[in-house]
Amino acid sequence: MPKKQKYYITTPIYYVNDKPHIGHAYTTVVGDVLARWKRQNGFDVFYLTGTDEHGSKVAAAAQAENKSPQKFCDEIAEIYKIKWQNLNISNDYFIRTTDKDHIERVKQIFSQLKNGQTPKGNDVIYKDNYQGLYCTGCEKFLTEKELVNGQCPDHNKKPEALKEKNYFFRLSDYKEIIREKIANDEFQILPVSRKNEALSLLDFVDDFSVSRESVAWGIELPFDQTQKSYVWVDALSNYITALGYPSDLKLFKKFWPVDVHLMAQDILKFHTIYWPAMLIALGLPLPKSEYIHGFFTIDGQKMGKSRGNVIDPDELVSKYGVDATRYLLLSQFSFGQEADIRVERFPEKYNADLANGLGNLVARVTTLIEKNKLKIIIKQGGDTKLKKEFDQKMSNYRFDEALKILWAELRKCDEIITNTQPWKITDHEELKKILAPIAQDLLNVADLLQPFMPQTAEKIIKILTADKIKKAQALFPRI
Ligand code: ME8
Repeated sequence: MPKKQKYYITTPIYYVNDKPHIGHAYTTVVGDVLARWKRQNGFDVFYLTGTDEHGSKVAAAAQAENKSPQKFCDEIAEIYKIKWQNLNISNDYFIRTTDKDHIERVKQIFSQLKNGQTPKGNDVIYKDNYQGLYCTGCEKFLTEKELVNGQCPDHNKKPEALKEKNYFFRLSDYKEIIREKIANDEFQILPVSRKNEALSLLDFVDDFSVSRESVAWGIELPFDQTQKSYVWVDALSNYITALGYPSDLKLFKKFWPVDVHLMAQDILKFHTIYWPAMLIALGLPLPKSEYIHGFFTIDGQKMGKSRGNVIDPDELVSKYGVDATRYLLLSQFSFGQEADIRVERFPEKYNADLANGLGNLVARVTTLIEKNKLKIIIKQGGDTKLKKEFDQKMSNYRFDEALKILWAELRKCDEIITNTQPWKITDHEELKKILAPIAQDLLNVADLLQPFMPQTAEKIIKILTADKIKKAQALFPRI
């Protein structure tokens, strides 16, 4: 048997200072759709997600609830896991940065960096005084230029003035290599607008601090007890520690380099600059690609606790069901774009595409087949023209268009039914000639729909491939 091709895909690991909302759900569903699509096409997939649990932001959130950081993290990490189950996320592993293995591995990574040399022959990390403005919300140092009215524009808060001894990563020695690898797509950043953004950012980045003196909730550096790992070094490392690096290389050898890191634009700098620099310093290959999607707003507003417009993915799941939620999230706008999620449009879209669209068609076709006791034999799978068109959209991360292709097929079936009025036909052979190709089309659509709507697709496939096709229950009750 030929060896299966591998596919390693990740989401960001989410901060546990807050509960998951549909922003997090969105990236995680996209990752799941890709993971399922690759598995369906015979790839050996490793789909990773998890939680980012160290740093001052999380410690402050724990304190606000009067809980120890660990207890607080345990609770929120559990909530993440449950919400991802409710969305039918098929991750192969869930990493937490407070996992013992991860902590040990981050320490080993630090030791390697401490002992390493840059391509220009300097120490990779060095200790120095740091003075700067730190925004706990961002978990990063800001420059004066980035402030608006003296405040962090993302968190509307004045950053803290910090002065402490830190270890620094000598990013300056890596900038040219990174620039080259981004420019020639050896390290591919998608979409192209984000690649250009990363390239221009490279001009403005300096050596960055990889440790903090004043932070208590973090991983202690193995060679300096006064220092904790900067939360981002700890967090980025998850993509390799989850595979066992550096202590257990079996999975790592199989799956690294990652095929795609998914994220939104808020964390572009860390992933397109700091992360490749760390990897080069460790002597490891860079990610094959990163896909950086836009931030979306909710009904025109940035999502935030204070605005009271944070949407819990469970709210959508209980209203529309899992598969419909996945569909509504991915069909509304093109992946990658900054966009506005119009929640008030969900019911209309649900009714049009799912209740009256897919659900109604399946019900009509199976009712007619059952009523006339037609024996229809159709086959699942195969390289249809539809599959080729669909796969091409999927390879280009055009999820909304991939879905549109399937829905166009459904509309064609609907039209044939409207035009031929099979309910008026009594001759079974004639009926079969109309309904068999429609049933086959429906089966082809259901097959391709699996990554997006796994449960619905399975139901449709089961109904259509049964010995005797029976009328289907309503797949999507009208709202
Ligand atoms: O940044 N629109 O975690 P985080 C689209 N722990 N995507 C959104 C979104 C929105 N409005 N809001 C959140 C961190 N996201 C770090 C990551 S990785 C080594 C460490 C999604 O909890 C999107 O994927 O702030 C974004 O990049 C991520 O959540 C940020 O999650």
